[in-house]
Amino acid sequence: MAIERTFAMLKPGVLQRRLAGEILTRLEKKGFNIIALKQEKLSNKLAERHYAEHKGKDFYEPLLKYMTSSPVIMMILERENAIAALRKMAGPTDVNEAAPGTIRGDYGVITRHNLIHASDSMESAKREMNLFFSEDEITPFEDGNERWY
Ligand code: FUP
Repeated sequence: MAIERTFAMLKPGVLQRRLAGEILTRLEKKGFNIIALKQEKLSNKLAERHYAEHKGKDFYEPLLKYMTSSPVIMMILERENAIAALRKMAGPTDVNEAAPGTIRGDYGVITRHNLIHASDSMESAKREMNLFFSEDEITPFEDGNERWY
């Protein structure tokens, strides 16, 4: 399988609930290289662009309000099969459907606050990486662990 990059965002509730370290640890342990990372309070404009596909849906406005309410952590993760692997670790959107062992399944209580965003395709990964990061914020690295996974 190919080495891929994907975009992930730890939503406002993660820092508020002191879960950032725990979730980052899970990602690192599953072999994702964190090649870009930053913390930011999202502007309304950026949140709107990120969730443009949901404009007009009943959950859109409350979602924007939540996503801009407090800082998020954004990152680019690199790994073999990164996009599908991260979606699987995140679990389904609906926290009541998310199985224990997934991030949303282990920590999620209500769907709007489902802790993590993970790109759902190569196309959205590229779009989201470009939306939130510039090329000079990305620092790829190799730690030699690939041969032990
Ligand atoms: P996902 O790709 O799993 O992040 O899911 P979506 O793009 O469908 O939804 C984006 C976010 O909108 C979810 F993470 C939470 C929120 N949402 C709701 O609040 N209610 C819904 O019924 C669906 C999504």
